[in-house]
Amino acid sequence: MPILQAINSPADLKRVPRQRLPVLAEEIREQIISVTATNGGHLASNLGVVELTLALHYLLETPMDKIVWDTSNQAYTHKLLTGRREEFPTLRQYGGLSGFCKREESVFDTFNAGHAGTGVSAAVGMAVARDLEEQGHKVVCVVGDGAMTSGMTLEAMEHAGGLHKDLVIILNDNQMSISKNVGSLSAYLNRTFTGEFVTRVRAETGHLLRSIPGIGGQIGKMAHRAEELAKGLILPGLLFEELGFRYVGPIDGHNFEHLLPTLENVLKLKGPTLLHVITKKGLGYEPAMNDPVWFHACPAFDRETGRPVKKGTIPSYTTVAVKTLCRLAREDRRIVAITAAMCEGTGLSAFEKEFPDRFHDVGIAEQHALTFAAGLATQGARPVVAMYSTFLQRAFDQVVHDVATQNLPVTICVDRGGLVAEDGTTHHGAFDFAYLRQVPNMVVMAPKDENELQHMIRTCLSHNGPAAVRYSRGSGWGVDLEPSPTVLPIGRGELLREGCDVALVAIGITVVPALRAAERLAEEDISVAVINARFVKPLDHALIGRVASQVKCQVTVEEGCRMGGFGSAVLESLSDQGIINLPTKVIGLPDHYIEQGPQDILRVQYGLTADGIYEEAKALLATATMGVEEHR
Ligand SMILES: Cc1ncc(C[n+]2csc(CCOP(=O)(O)OP(=O)(O)O)c2C)c(N)n1
Repeated sequence: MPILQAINSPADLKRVPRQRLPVLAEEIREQIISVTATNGGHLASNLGVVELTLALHYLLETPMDKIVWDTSNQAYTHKLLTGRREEFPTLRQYGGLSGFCKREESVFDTFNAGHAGTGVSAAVGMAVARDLEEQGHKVVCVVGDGAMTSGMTLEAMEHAGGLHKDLVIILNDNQMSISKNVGSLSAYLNRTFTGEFVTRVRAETGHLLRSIPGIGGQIGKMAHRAEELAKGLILPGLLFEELGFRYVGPIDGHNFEHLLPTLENVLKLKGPTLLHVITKKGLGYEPAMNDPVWFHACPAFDRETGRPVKKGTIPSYTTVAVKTLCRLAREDRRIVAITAAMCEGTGLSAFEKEFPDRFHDVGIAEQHALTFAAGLATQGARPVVAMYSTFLQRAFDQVVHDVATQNLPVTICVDRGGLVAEDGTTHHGAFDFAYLRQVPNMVVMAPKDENELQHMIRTCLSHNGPAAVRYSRGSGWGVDLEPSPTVLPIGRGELLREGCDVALVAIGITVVPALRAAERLAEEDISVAVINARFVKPLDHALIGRVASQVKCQVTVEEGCRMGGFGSAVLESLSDQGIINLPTKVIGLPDHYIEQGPQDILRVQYGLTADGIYEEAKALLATATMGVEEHR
């Protein structure tokens, strides 16, 4: 019987003899590969931490001892070992296990995550709370070399180093963020194990001096110091030690002979310790080892070939956005593109290929990305930051304080706006309309289809101030793309249908379903006006006001949070115009975190489909006309 079959908790794991752990690791790899082949997921990162996770649960007393997984995209082995083995095939599915850590899911999940760089902060908080309560458990945080470059991690390291709490940070160094890790810290880490010089100093000096009888111990210490000095030139130890951490490593993160004794010792140490572990993304599955970037977060794939099962033919919004950007950049040398560690996801890899000198991957540093863009803009450049909506949340203050306050011409391509599917709660782009529209000087737009997206990219770049264009994850509607992108008038919507019963006022991805709903309503002799608002800010007050004064009720539709979003903007506008008694239904995302699931299922659930809009409009019209009749 497979060993994994008998493991329902870390207590079961502890009964496995040490020499059997490599076999168990292979069984776990098999399970992870087969489930991600069907469901998609963060395959490469997870295959890289199988041994490390086994070693941690083997030695720690979880859940009393706390393991914090930074980002938590690498927690599949942890899930398999902590009572979720049977549910594991539901990973990332609607109603199934989350692809990330969730406290609601298990007591072994100590902190919810999905965004990178939060782990060390959370772990420091847990260590401080432990000491306040005079408890003695261990706190361990596993953080990737990509997340180590994020501002939050560095802030937390600095704090932790000064606090001197017992805390172990495990730097899981696979030299990769999603793509190749970038920046000087990453280069610094990289030199650790490629530094032949250090290896030589270690081996030769230490061995030679320690072998001299009588003085070996003393001189051994001196040799160690000399080695430390040499390390200072090229090893990361010094950097972490200066931050207040004891540095241990680097060690091979796939070798239990190294992992178990080192971890055993490290867990006994007092004060903040950083254990540097070297791992390989995708280990055990050749296609993932060969292409860890694609397998970082892959859709369902064929196990034999490693190729995706489904391949769409309609271009995604992302592809259209970047194609347009490249096209405009050929004519305008001022355009500079910026990503925060999402080169592939945002499609900017195509831009990098064509304009390597005008492309910047700043690492997992969203805040820096925005202020860097602001700096560029002060000098006449036309920076474009392409960022997922959910990650832009982290740079809200930079939008407010650095970009918008100076009215700088920074374009923000807000990718993955709205529902993003399997990544779930932490990744839905639910809040962007609401948080961007409140910022003075911001222009915020969302296209009804991919053709309009190309016009909007051009519109942003020709606007002399900050502008955001927000688009969805996935393919467009398959509409024809006009030969060249044009500049749209800022703050002007588009009236797609005239009508006098109901107005459907929609934005972005909801415009097409609103049109389809209108067609169905029209078949029932209901006269429907449809507005494609195009701009969340500035709103087309005149168009919205005029249509509102001609209908009996209106429905606003957005794939974003209702609170403070597009529908709120419409209501504020009508109130300002003195139109205060028009029955209105605001369709959008409710005031709770949205679960994971395919976009089509979630859209049905939240009434964002043609059917959903049709039902709401019909019901609202019925009550609105009933109200009028009663009033008469
Ligand atoms: C704030 C934030 N920005 C971007 C991302 C997207 N993202 C998910 S994992 C990842 C790379 C993480 O690299 P690393 O920390 O080295 O972990 P690995 O997956 O390589 O183990 C990135 C950029 C994110 N989750 N959070």
